[in-house]
Amino acid sequence: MAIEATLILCKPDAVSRGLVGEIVSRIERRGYIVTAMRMMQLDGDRARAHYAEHDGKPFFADLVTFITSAPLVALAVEGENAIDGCRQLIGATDPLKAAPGSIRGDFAQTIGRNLVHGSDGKESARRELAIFFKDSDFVSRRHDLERWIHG
Ligand code: DAT
Ligand code: MG
Repeated sequence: MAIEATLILCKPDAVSRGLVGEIVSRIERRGYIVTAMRMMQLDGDRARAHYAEHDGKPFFADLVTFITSAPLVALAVEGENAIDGCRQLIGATDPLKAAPGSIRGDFAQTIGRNLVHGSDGKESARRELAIFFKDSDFVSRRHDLERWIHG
């Protein structure tokens, strides 16, 4: 088994539009397990750290302004290959290219308001989870995980 943990953010547009339940529901129905969850408003330092790979790109300032503009909901999500699985649920970065049936393909119109973040690899997941959660924020849901994976 390749149980992975990934960081999911329901971004400020998702909170504002009342789509947090829809997003969490899709993640849970897929069988992934929420092991930490937190509503918060990001400060600039944390936002810049989270999006450090995009520092210097033309959209960076707008991205930081947007992600700090209002509360978001951060989740740690675990499951078999959860990193790629959640990326698949979320859909392509540009909602126009996101498949219908994906979160962005069903609910988003523009790249700047694409509702959800999901870590894109093991290293970024580790790094990003540490920005949003401390060790004591996580619960163990080993039995739930095993039930989903083995039936
Ligand atoms: P993803 O969120 O799918 O991992 P990413 O890491 O390439 O995409 O970019 C992070 C966020 O930055 C993305 O969700 C929305 C914003 N973004 C990316 N490319 C952009 C662009 N060309 N114009 C405006 N915003 C952009
Ligand atoms: Mg990304």
